[in-house]
Amino acid sequence: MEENVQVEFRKKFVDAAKKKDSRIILAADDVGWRNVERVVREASRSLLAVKIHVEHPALWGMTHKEAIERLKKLTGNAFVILDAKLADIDTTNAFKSRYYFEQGYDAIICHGFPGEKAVKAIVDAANEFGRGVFMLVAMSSEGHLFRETEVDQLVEIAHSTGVAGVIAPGNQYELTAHIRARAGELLILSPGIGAQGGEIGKAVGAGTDFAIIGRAILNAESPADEARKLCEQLNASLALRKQVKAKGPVLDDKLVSILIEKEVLRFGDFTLKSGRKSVYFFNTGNLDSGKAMTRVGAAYADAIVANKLQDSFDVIFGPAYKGIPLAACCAQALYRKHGIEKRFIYDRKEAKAHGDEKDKLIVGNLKEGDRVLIIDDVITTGQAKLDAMEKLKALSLNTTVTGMIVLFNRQETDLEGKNPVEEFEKGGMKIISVINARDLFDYLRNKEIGGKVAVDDKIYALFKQHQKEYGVKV
Ligand code: O7M
Repeated sequence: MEENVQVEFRKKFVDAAKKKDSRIILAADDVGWRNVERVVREASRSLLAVKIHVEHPALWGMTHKEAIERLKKLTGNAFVILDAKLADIDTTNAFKSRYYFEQGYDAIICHGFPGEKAVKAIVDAANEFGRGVFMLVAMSSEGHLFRETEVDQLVEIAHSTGVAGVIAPGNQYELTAHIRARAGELLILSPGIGAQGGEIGKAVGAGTDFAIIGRAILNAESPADEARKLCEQLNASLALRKQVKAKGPVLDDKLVSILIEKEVLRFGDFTLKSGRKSVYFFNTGNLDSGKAMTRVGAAYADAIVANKLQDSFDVIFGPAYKGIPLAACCAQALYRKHGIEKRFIYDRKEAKAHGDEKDKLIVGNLKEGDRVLIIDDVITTGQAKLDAMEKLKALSLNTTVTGMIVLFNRQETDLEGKNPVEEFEKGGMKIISVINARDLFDYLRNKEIGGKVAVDDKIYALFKQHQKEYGVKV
């Protein structure tokens, strides 16, 4: 039951937002209570929550309990969130958060950088009191030090400690979109809108679910009008996001741009490895620069983490030739971005004449009993993956292939008309594709990238025709 407290808090927060039709959290950052009281009273209809800092009650000449009581009275029982930005070791975080929850705060905001144990101490206290925890994963301030690598680790901590939500900037859309792609069910609360330059529409497009707004409302001529306007804008942007989401998947636009720019995706008359004809070809051999491979390595690594696959394998196997650089880049990105260290291996197409049996066929440190993740560029019929599995089996090292990851799934049947992904999954393997053919073509249809449209209606129709003939049922 206790573990569900944060999930329940999240639900309570979302339900209250629906009921009040507001996702605005006022940052009541005024040292004078008189102004705060006036603004909160006037804007109360549009406020889901009020966020204050630890110093505010004292500045207003009150105790924490009095401040909470007054804010709740003025707002008709809105949430009162303490922006404690707790960032200490577990024992200190535990006593501080217990003290604040005893005062009556509905939720506390903490930092994630002290690590999982420190955050868990706050979540444990919150669970005891039936309250919420929001954790910062990036900041809106200029010159902050939250890079994607750190942010990824912080989001992991948010997941593993089970906080209700995270704080991510509403004025740095790329970073927040990066966080949204990894946040799953976690709510995203964003400061930085208004006074710090963030725009609601763009923030929501990136992934913001709730806006933390201070000066734009506090200093407005009419706080009530300003709060109402911001609240309406936020609701409209969220509705639009829902519509867009219903229309199709969100692909990593930078990755797709590279695929187009590098002509990884090409159109014409091609014959695939299986002998099947195709109107298009996906060739990762064209990913021939550091920038391209960095982005692709990151895409594989992120997909592994997003699908929680990291604990299911010991070594990444990139079958020759195309799988070799992919395995190296993926292992590197897993370590650099997510702090996950995995070995990688690859095979030789022509066996070496000397060395023991393993060295003749495999480069790298494949160990007895290893759980293997096969990495490859594309899956069509799955035959190349079966060949790779055979090669491993022939070494008699008692290894198991637990999963496969590909950059691109052509979403086609195998030569017996079956879905190869389903066939592998029947064998207990997990198959992940970073991009599915149908999603990519839907995304690219009539979209201009780098000054030209790669998939116009004619190419799209050819793709659809190809899918009709060879596509799997979804
Ligand atoms: O809208 P503003 O800029 O007047 O106020 C923003 C509030 O959000 C203010 O209370 C800040 O302390 C807080 N904040 C940020 O501005 N940037 C951050 O990255 C994080 C926070 C925050 O709320 O952290 C919980």
